[in-house]
Amino acid sequence: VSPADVADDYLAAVLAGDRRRALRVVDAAVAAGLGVRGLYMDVFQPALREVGRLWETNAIGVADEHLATAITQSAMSRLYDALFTAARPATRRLVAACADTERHEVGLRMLCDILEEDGWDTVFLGAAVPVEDVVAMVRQREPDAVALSASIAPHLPRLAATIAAIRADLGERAPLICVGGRPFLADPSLAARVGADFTAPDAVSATAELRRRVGA
Ligand code: B12
Repeated sequence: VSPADVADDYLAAVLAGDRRRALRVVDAAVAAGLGVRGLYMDVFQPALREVGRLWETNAIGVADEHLATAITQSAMSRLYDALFTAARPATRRLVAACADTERHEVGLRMLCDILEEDGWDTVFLGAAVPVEDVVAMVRQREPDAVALSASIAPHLPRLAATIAAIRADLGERAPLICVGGRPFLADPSLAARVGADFTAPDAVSATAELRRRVGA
């Protein structure tokens, strides 16, 4: 199965707003052997970015983008039977959140799912979590690492405030903190400036880097 062909078919289906067709494309790709990583990195991620480009240029409307995103979230959930029903001891834990006003959650969810496949126990909080609640969850779950996502530059000050709050609350016991999303793709040096330990450009490289830093 060629991921590029699947990507073309999937993009056409979500742009047509046809969920049944999109899910058929995904089911066929899974049956042909394409896994979570392949679907996420080579099919869903480029599709959402293309949807964003079309939206920015007014080729499609806000509702079309919302529909494409919702269909993609359904498609991701469809893979969860395989991902979350297999029993296995999780050795490393990660808490993931989009803090404060950040609403772009799909990229971070992809990171969590790929980490699950790598044997992590991930606590995915999703979009727009108040800063103090992120801190409380980190204190309660005592993860090895925290992953925070930001998709637009205006959210970076609050991201920095979230990291400062985690470090202030946990001191020496603060977990590894990684950040990612669009602003960091453009300028990885922003990671240090918001107080994070590192960034990575996509979910697969982030998984490799977390494994390297936290250990197996
Ligand atoms: C879907 C979407 C939305 C949805 C999000 C719904 C949801 N439930 O997530 C909604 C409608 C809410 C939305 C709102 C807005 N959006 Co929007 N959105 C998008 C869109 C189309 C797709 C986002 C996505 O899922 N991408 C796919 C994922 C897989 O890619 P990713 O996020 O980059 O994630 C990968 C890596 O960055 C990395 N990564 C991500 N997080 C992390 C974290 C860590 C720790 C690590 C290590 C790695 C990592 O790994 C991920 C997987 O490989 C993008 C287009 C685009 N290019 O992405 C625009 C886009 C990001 N949005 C944009 C804008 C402008 C907005 C709004 C400001 C619009 C408005 N005026 O209201 C608001 C802001 C909302 C807010 N307060 O956050 C612009 C930003 C432009 C810019 N200058 O930066 C974009 C680029 C669209 C565009 N081309 O204009 N949006």
